[in-house]
Order: sequence, then structure tokens, then C-alpha cells
Amino acid sequence: MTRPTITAFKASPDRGRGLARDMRVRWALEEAGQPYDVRLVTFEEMKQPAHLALHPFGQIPTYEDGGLRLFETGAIVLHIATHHAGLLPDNPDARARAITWMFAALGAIEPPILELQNAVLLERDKPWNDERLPLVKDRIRVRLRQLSARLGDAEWLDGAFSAGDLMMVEVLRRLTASGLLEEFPNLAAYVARAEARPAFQRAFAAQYAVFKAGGS
Ligand code: GTB
Repeated sequence: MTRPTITAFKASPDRGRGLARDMRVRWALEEAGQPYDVRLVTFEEMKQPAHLALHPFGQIPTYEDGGLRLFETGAIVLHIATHHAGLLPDNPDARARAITWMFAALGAIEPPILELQNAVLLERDKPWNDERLPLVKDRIRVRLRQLSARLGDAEWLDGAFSAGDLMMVEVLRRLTASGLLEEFPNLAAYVARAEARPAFQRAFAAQYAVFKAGGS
């Protein structure tokens, strides 16, 4: 791995709150101690051929390292974790379990959370939204209850902190504004514990600096 370049929003709609998905990649690179460059793109640039060649869906983040070009945060974080120490255990079974948690974050926990964000941001004025919103929130609660039971009093999901925790925490952080996380104190504490990690703090500061430099 040489020095990779990632893409991020030139003007993130989250106003520096570290909720856009470049945060996952920044955090993984910080945990790995891997310096990186960032190319900031506008929404218009993301839909142009140059960016579409990197990301077929015209989104951020992307990841370039030498001749390698990746998109999708799951694939990017897994690539980083595979090429650096610290994000995946050496033991093959423990490694497979950590990767399972990455998939669980993206495949089991994130989808209902995205439904809530669509309901709140894109479907607010639909006549059926008031009726649907409680159903969407309850679907999230089902998953949070199960995750909370599994985590119990443990510090991390499976032994030492791993890319599985990184991805899970990043997905859970998307619930910040909803208040749902606070219904599960061990999950709220889990997220707070992860956010206190120096690597998270560096990643957060780096994305916040982009927002501040935007003059807002
Ligand atoms: N599955 C892909 C992955 O994991 O990499 C999803 C990538 C994705 O959704 N990227 C978003 C994007 O590029 C940015 S993170 N959207 C622009 C587009 O699709 O045109 C999503 C996001 C955006 C804003 C906030 N926010 O303001 O709080 C939070 C998250």
C-alpha cells in the first residue's frame, strides 16, 4: 500500500458532524496509521464521467492506491484492514467473525436505519409518513434490542476492537439525531467508547476541518 487517496464531499450536508461515509474510511486509515490524501468533490463532479469511472453510482467515498480503485465502504475498510495490523485478528476464526460483524453492520443494521433517514429526509411530506414512521422506528428497535443483548457488558463485539466494531459504530452513529440509541444504554456507551479512540478523534477532526475551511 502506498499513500492512498480517498474522495469526500467538498461541502458535506452533515456540516462537519462526521456522518458522511468518508468518515469510515478515514477512521480505518487512522487506526492503521496509514497517511492518506483527500480529493474533495462537489455533487456535480460526483456525477461526471471522471468520478463515475471510480464509482459507478456517483457517490463518495472512493479509494485509490496505485492502480487499485475501490468503492463501497465495506470493501474499502476490509481492504485497509487486510493490509494493515490492528483492525482484524490474526487467528483465522476470529478474523472471520470480525468480518461477519462488518457484514452484519452493513446488511442487518444499516438498512432499517437508512429507511428512517429516507422517511425523515425524503418522505416527510407524504400523506402516509406519520403512520409509517413508528413502524420504521420499531424495525430499528428490534435490531438494536438484539444487538444490545449480544453485546451485553462486553467492551467490543468479539474480543479486541476490530473493523467489525468500526463499521457497527459508524452505522449506529447515524441514529444520533433520532434518540433511539439512548434507549439501549450499553449501545450508547459502546458508541461513546469507540468515539473516544484517538484514531476516531483524528478522523473526525480531519473531516471537520473540511467543513470549517468551507467558511461556515
Ligand atoms: N453503500 C455505499 C458505501 O457504503 O460506500 C453508500 C455510499 C453513499 O451513500 N455515499 C453518499 C453519497 O455519495 C455519501 S454518505 N451521496 C450522494 C449521492 O448519492 O448522490 C451518505 C450521507 C450523506 C449525508 C449525510 N448527512 O448529511 O448527515 C450522511 C450520510
